[in-house]
Amino acid sequence: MNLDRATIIHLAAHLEDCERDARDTTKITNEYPDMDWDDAYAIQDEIRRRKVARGARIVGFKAGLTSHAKMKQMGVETPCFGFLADYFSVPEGGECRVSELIHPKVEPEIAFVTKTVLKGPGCHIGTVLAAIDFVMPGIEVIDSRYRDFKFDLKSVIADNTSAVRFVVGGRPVAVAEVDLRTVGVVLEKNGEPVAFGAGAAVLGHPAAAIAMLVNHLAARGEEIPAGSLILSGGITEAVAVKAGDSVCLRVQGMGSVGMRFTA
Ligand code: OOG
Ligand code: MG
Repeated sequence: MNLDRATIIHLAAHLEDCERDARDTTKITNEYPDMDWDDAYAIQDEIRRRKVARGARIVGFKAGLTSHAKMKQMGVETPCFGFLADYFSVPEGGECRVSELIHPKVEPEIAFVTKTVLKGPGCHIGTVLAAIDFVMPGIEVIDSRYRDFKFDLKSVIADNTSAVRFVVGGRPVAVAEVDLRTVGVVLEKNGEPVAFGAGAAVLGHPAAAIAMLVNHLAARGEEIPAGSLILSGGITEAVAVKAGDSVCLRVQGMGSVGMRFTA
């Protein structure tokens, strides 16, 4: 760690204030170029601690930058991990208010729900599949607190990997019922298909992203409790949305899920 505790707390408060006030900022590594990976996750942990202290519940975790499309779009080469708070959840078919956000984008994802605890080290696809209750379509809304979504990996980790809202739903399916590598996804915006892909875009198999997340958490002394929601990462590039848009994600054999964006 290169940053002291006071700086970690200051940066966490700064990023969380940007989320609350829906205003952007420059990436924090501009000012703190010596920030390392532990500092970045320590800032994210402090944001999580602040939310929990205010009464938020942590409902799950997310992996991000797990597909080449996303890595290329954002100019990074390694996945990153974040947490999901209760108030991020938008009901199926519900509305997401863009006035609460800075510059939202949507991503088609496969969402996993755990039936048993998932812990590493040594977690692999098999461990993940054995611990999963069901999978379902999920749309993640990301909203980087950094101006124009311009960041490096450390800055985006500190910013809880741009997490802000999500919707899950459709038809929950047991993992044995579906080949998560070949499962097809279609993201529609205002009735037009705008992004397409297959599960294998995420590290060859979306469960591989969950295994990486679990091993990452294990290295930090954490595990994923039963009944958690996990977003495995955008399968395609993220698509910008504005007030008036509606989005729908169709996943082969898993129905569809959608949400509307209002002012
Ligand atoms: C970082 C978050 C990426 C995903 O699914 O790849 C992410 C970003 O692109 O702002 O959630
Ligand atoms: Mg995502």
